[in-house]
Amino acid sequence: MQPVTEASNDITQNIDVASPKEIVQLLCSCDVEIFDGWHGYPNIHSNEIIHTIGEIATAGVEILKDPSNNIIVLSGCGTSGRLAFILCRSFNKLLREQGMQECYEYVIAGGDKALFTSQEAPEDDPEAGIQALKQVSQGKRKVLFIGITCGLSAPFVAGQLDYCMDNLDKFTPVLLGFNPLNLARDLPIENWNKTFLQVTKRLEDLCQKHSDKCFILNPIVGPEAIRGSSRMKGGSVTKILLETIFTISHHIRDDKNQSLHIMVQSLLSAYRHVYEMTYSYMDDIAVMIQWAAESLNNNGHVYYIGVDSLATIGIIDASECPPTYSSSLEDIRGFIYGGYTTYKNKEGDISHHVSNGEPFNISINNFQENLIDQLACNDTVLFLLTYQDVCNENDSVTQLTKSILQYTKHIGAIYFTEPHNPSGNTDESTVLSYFKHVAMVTLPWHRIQETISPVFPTLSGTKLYEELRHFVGFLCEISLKWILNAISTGSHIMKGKIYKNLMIDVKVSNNKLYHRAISIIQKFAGCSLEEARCALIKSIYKTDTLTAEQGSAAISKHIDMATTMNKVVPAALLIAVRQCSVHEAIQILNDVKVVSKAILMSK
Ligand code: S6P
Repeated sequence: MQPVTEASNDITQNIDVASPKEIVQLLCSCDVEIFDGWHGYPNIHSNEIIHTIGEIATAGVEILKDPSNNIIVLSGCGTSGRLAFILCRSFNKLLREQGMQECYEYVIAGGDKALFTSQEAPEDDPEAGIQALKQVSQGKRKVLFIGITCGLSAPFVAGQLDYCMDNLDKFTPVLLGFNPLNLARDLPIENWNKTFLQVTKRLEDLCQKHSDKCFILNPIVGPEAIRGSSRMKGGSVTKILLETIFTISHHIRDDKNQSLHIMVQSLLSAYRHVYEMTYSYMDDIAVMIQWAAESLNNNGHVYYIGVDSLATIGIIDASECPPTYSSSLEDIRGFIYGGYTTYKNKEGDISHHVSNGEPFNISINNFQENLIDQLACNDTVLFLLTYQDVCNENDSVTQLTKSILQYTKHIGAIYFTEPHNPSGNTDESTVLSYFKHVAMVTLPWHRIQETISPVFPTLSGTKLYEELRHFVGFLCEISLKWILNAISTGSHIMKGKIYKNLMIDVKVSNNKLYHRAISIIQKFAGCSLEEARCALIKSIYKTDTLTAEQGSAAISKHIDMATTMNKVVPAALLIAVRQCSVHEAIQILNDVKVVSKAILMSK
């Protein structure tokens, strides 16, 4: 059986021919599975999952008692690592505000470069994972380690979990992912002696022996809207669960009498209110998908501009488009006021240390100095702002908006009003009047307050709001994540990148993607696994007759070759469907630019 995270979602089978508004409706129906679950598997509201969330939060409390000697490490690859970064950034800020030492550390496969561009190869390296964990935990007494891998598949995380299990006196390992445990990846990992499934089984056994020393958290949220695109539901549920866990850890530090079960339920319900509220802005989101699609279809660009944490969500959404849609690094980009100083990644400003610096130039100054003069009417610019941001950056946002308007009319804002007091003020309406379209998003604070107030019986009104300001920030971020995921997904669908609900032109840049590519070819060509594998390898080596060496080379060799190549999978698919030569397949793809059309014509 296929892992749930790699399966095709029945809901989105026709998303490739949907209108912008229908795309948002389909994404909404798909995202509700985060809360309602899928096919009767345990979901985020199941008792055992709520219990485990409470246990991990309690383990967090132990770490927070001595933040100078203990740390919480969040680690993952790709989107999972980027979310690890955002979460650490937020909780360290909370610690600073509470006058405590920062003790959250993120690890992302491939280092900070992977925050902005895809670095898929390090995902396959368990030893690199172990080394990164050793480095970050050196000299620490206790470590709560959260290994995030939506597909229960990343070797980088497998290595780290295994290392934690060898050192249980220091490490409390947690595996976070969204497949049933028996569907953890059971394929050999090159240069290692275990599969992910074996690591999972070892952890499962240890959890039974030491129920307070190791944890597995794996609610099932159903397949992704675009097959395998775990940046979407996988990323959202990662954010929801870890924010819930550590918000609770911070709040029960002093009050042990709290009912963990009620706390977890209440915070999770708040996210559901925000999910419902977000998709009620369907018409606004559809307008922005339409703009972004027009830009991408006319060789234009989409730029997200934001302040602080909303900008980080924008930069992350942009960084995921090249690996997901094989789009160019310039197509969708994100910028942040204050650049790296505000971004607060570990390695600081890395824009000068990398060969193609463009995606690493994230500062708004860079946008103003290098891009603004090149803007054209086919570009879309979206500002990502909260009420607070507009108060703090009023003048510069106004100036920038006026300058952009000289070049393009596609200038919009996703604006989060002050939920506690959403009536607005003059500054706000002046700034917003420059945008051609504003999605005025108001969190349902009253509903949220009703849901969470039993957890904080001594607080109400403004006091409750102030106490939970960081949590309100998380709610704005998840709402924005849903909106931007819809815009970037929807615009690429309208560019013809998707066939049914599948990204055919997937880059073969790591082991997971290699196997996904073979499964795509097998499914659409209706051929055997071996025929699909041969077609892929022929496409990678651009040959109709494979040598013995090519046919039997290690998967990592194929990946090395394929990583820098374009349209490897579409060509392989045509080879398998038409039984044609590599040359002919490439010729067809050159003639018919949109991959899905080329495939349809061949069927
Ligand atoms: C998925 C994204 C990828 C994944 C990465 C880690 O949309 O493009 O970068 O996040 O492959 O996956 P996982 O299953 O280990 O969280």
